[in-house]
Amino acid sequence: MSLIGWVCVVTGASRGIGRGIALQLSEAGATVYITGRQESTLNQTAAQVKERGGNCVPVICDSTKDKDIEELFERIKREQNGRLDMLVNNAYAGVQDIFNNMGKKFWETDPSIWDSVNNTGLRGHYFFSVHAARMMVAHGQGLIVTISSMGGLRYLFNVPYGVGKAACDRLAADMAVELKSRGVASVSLWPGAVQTELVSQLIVEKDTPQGVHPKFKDIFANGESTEVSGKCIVALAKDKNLMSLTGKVLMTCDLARRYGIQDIDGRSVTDYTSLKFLLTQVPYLSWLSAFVPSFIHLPRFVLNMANNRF
Ligand SMILES: *[C@@H]1O[C@H](CO)[C@@H](O)[C@H](O)[C@H]1NC(C)=O
Ligand SMILES: CC(=O)N[C@H]1CO[C@H](CO)[C@@H](O)[C@@H]1O
Repeated sequence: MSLIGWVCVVTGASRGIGRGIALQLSEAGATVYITGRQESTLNQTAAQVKERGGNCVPVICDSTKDKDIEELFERIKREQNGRLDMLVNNAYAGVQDIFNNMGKKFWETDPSIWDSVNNTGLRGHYFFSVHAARMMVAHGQGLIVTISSMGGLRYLFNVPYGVGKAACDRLAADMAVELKSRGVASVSLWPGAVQTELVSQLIVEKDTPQGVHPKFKDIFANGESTEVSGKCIVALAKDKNLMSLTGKVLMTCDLARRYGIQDIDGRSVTDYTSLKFLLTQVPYLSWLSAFVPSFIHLPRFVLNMANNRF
């Protein structure tokens, strides 16, 4: 129980990675405020936390509504005497839209997809971070984790997805520049292919959508559980050298290796930095992957480019 006394916020914790993170943080002893738009699914996460003996506070909060966000932080200030140790920016609204338009080019897709991708999953992160940083800076400590993806580095799914994720990485990095002297860390976290409920429903249990490489399905079918990110964040929060990582893009597979973390079912966390894995993500290059053994890893300099772009 390494996070006893910690006060954390996890946005978009009704399901998926957000729920997995809330479960792990509360299992480590933290008090976790979880946000979501729907009371019923939010309550399900809260019930699961309780079942495991954890402590969480479900708060209905729409990340696109500034008033909701303000009220959440006012409430935390009141209930926790101004203490806030961690914010996890996770809420993301575009998944259904992305899958509905899978395989379409950007000019063939209704451009409103831009807003459904970036309103919650980028603008919302900024607003949450402002409020969280005000509380953290006042106490000279804290950690902000922004959930991003390999889509921040190269093409994945569609144009607005990649632009939004690259912006998340940049958000984490630039906040880190201003927060570093105040004792607050800010990082971006890239999970691997995660078996969320939605992904299982949309990819694993369905025929592969048109225009999508069939390998896609395999990757997600063998993906990491939704709790791996949470395990990584718990370990990261307790890392004595946390400040040396601030501003960086961190990958769950790297953190899993660094801290000796396994998935909840005991599997090791897939190293999705392997070159073969990357190649299978890109349809027009995928023929190449047949010739590349999976033990060949992406040269470090490429990943360092990802880490040190800013
Ligand atoms: C969610 O939980 C709260 C507190 O236990 C309860 O008052 C509320 O009715 C629940 N809502 C739903 C939709 O289950
Ligand atoms: C960067 C950007 O385009 N942000 C927009 C995301 O979507 C919301 C909602 O439509 C807009 O208000 C932002 O300007």
